Amino acid sequence: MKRVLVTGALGQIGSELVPALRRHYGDDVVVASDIRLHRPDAATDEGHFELVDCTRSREIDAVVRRYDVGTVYHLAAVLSAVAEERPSFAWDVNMGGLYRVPEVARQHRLAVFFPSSIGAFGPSTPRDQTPQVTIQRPTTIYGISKVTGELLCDYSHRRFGVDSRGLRFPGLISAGALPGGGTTDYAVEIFHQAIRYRHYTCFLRPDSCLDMMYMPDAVRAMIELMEADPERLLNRNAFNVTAMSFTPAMLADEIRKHVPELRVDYEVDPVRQSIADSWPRSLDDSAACEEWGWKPHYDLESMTRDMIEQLGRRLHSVKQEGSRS
Ligand code: NAD
Ligand code: AKB
Repeated sequence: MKRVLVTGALGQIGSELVPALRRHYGDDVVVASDIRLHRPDAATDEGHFELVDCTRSREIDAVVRRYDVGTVYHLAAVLSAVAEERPSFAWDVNMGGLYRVPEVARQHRLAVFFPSSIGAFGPSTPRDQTPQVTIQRPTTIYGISKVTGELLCDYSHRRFGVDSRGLRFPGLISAGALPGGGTTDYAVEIFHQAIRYRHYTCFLRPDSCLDMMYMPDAVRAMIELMEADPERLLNRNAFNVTAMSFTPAMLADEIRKHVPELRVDYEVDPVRQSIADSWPRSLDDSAACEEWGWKPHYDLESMTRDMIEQLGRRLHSVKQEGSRS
């Protein structure tokens, strides 16, 4: 089997996608890569790892040749909140990678996975049950890069036959690596703070409703989409996928079923709040359901229970190791 390359593999998604791909296809098949050095504690420790800057065609090309790569999951990007702080940097990374990865894919006939986002929508998009095909006029530099990515991947498919496929992810919640500077990060941070300190200060208003998904569903969606029968795909870049919608207040109430003492304060960050106010509250994922059988497994209740269990176990083992040393 040809190998699978993951760019941006040390981030929130890559830290869970790489081990899942290795379980699915075998350790030797997966090549993790990032612009920064491998963390010694990372789950991506087992197997191949390469330093690759996704904005440099030569570096991507060299790894593709060295490992006989057949598929790229192109995750490397700067997320929404950091991108608003550093628009020029975000443009260089997000757009630089987005042009070069499909171009290398064209030369080597690779399949490409591209993660778009609810950030590809804007204030003029219908916010509830956002349709698969609708107005996309995002007001953030992150969103502009995501819409461009969707269009470039569709272009490379139509013009050159590149097998490019993508998902519009909602905010992703995970117990592994911390999120990398997005607007939906509060939904991960609150779990860590609830377990450690029983207190969280949230940067979004308590009534900010956003579309969300638990990472095990997101990882499964990526692999299922890339394995789907191409004949059935009418859409490609990118499919709406969804699992749940909630506000910070609803999430806090759900966590209190496990951590009753949790106290949440609100100190609203105007930049991240205005981004959240321009994003969908819920997505219509019927095209994904019909074309490749998408179905989420986790809702707010089961995701919260699993997050508390996972993080509780981790904290317990860190404490045990601390007391041994
Ligand atoms: P992250 O910020 O956690 O990780 C991004 C990784 O990219 C980091 O490890 C970083 O070191 C790496 N990187 C940055 N610049 C690079 C470069 N020039 N070359 C190679 N690597 C570079 O992001 P994530 O949450 O894992 O997201 C991955 C992708 O999924 C992004 O495209 C993001 O827009 C998209 N996405 C994420 C979410 C979410 O909630 N996490 C939701 C929707 C879409
Ligand atoms: C962000 O908040 O930037 C990401 C996303 C939804 O794209 N989590």
